[in-house]
Amino acid sequence: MTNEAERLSIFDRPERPSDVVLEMLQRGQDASREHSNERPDPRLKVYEAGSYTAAAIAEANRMIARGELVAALFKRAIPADVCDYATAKLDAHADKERYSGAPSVGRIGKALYEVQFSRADYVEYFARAQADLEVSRGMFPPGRYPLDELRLALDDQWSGRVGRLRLEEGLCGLGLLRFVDKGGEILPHNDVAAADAEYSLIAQSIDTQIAFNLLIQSAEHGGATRVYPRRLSRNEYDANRRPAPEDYALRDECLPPYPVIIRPEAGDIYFFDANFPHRVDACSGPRARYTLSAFLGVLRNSDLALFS
Ligand SMILES: O=C(O)CCC(=O)C(=O)O
Ligand SMILES: [Fe+2]
Repeated sequence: MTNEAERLSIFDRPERPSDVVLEMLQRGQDASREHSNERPDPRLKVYEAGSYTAAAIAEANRMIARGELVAALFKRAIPADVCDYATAKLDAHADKERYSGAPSVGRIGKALYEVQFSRADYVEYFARAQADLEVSRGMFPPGRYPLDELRLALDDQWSGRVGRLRLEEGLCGLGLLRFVDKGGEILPHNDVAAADAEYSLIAQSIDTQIAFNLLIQSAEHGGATRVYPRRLSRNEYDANRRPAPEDYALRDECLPPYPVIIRPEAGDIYFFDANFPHRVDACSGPRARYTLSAFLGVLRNSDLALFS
């Protein structure tokens, strides 16, 4: 008998490196250059301020889903007054939780990632999902929740259906507020809902998982996001985990060279293929790095399911 979850596993898919990446590697070009005006990395598409339109958002995400782009960065997608509002709310919010294994990374809201740990986490995730979304929405001015705007934009422009991800147990949350402070960093990892929610058949039908991040406030120093464009199989991932308690993360040695480097500023929104290992550089200085993060699951039938 075929094991349905196994048959659907996204890890069996062949790698789909973009032509651009292949071409660059073949030409032996130095792809490690950081995104800059002189030498932009063609695997990172940088949109100017004012380009955060429904059509451009859909285009960027279609390209990422097709493997034609590793990441897309929309400069000043969200106005400064909206970020300032959210920053003040976040500064005042006492109820920040830390991840076990990553004490300098905090968050408001529970991530689907956590359902793998226990049955209690699984039940709690779905029980909290709606309330968590409302807390995240409440951090922004009324009617200005960036993930509501994203959902609407994609609903207008995506070829298939767009909505919140609904697994067998119920609707998923949408929007985690993350903060990194005190020299903290996010170690290299990937985000694969099919592995996190391995008992959910619906989660297995997510073909590409695209990360959405809004940088609400930058740290004084550090905090760039690096994406290493290569898919690791689940076995490869497990074989390269760091020792506990950082075992969510990969050892540096297994990462391919030439990451795509995203250097967001406050108000910028960026998307990248979260199946690729990625990390956030160490942050320092008195200001915490605040982000709003979520995922766009591109389903096998091309529908889009949003979650966090
Ligand atoms: O904060 C970032 O830039 C990346 C966070 C992250 O790991 C993710 O969105 O999956
Ligand atoms: Fe991630």
